[in-house]
Amino acid sequence: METEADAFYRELPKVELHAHLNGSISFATIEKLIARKPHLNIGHSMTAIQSGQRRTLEECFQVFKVIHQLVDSEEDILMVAKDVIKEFADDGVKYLELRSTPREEKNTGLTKKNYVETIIEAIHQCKKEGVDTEVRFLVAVDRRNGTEVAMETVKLAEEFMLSTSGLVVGLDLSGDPTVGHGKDLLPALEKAKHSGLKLALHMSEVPSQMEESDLLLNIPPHRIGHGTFLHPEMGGSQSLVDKVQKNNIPLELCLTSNVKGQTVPSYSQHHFPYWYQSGHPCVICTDDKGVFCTNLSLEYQRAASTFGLSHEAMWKLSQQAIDCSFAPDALKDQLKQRWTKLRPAVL
Ligand code: 6MZ
Repeated sequence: METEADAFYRELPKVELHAHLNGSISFATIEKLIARKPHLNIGHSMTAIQSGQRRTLEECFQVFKVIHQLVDSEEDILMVAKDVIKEFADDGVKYLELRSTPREEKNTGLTKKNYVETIIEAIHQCKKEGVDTEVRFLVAVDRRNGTEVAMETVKLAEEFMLSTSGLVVGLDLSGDPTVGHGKDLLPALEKAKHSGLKLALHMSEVPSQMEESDLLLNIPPHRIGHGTFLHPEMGGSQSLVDKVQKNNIPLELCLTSNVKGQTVPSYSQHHFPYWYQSGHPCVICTDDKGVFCTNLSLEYQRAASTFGLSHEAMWKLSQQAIDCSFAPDALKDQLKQRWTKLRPAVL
């Protein structure tokens, strides 16, 4: 971590709704993974984008490939998931929705089912150890893998939704936005929604995804990841904005990720205020706290300082994020009570 957020943002109770497991691995955990696999000759500069550095989105996706080499067994996944959950908890995150793409690895015999089971096990272990955050899981579909894999992944997510008594709450669509097309994934996404999984879909992360976004918005999903190029000022259209607003679909916004991945030229040009100022539900998230060297407190602080928002406004944002989560109503009520108790004295 390069800098630390002010105490106010660290202590603010927060909800994290957009965190990819393998993008969220901290420096300390990467060190442990490198020590387990020295023969891979992976250095830390290959797994993280430091302060002041930028990468193209394409280069970011190369970084994930490197990290995937380091995380290829049940043992690795258990360690990584537990460390990531604890780090979010240490950063004041009281409710966390983690997402990850199930992978099979021939070398270690890892199956996609083991992959998800291991993450569920990590969530259980953290709970037993008293880690102070509620964790839910979204199974991720990597768009590059096409129709069949998407359908298999949805079936896996459905099984786990039923067998984990609600720990698996939804489905994510992610991966390199320049690869594949949403129309091929539509049947799988619709099936997932029909079976009760909530949908959090990456949408318009790069320009030229307008037609796809229009298609995906017709489902409609329960949340949108990024949505950078949805609105007219970014080359999107009013009709896309209307669909998002009509269905009141919250946006998961990840400032540092977008700036470091160069889909947004600078913090001040981020699309956060476009939506926020119209009162649309916006949730500040990290995306990949390890790769982009950030944490949720820093993201809140960055949004406040860039757009001149008060502590009170940031408090409201963190509180409103509860309603954008995929938690069941009873848990949302519990979280709201916690927020009331944890309201910072300075407000
Ligand atoms: C789209 C992203 C992403 O699933 O192995 N991922 N997809 N846009 C982004 N913006 C930067 N950041 C991460 O975590 C890594 C995977 O999450 C997705 C990609 O599919 C990446 O391979 P898991 O835990």
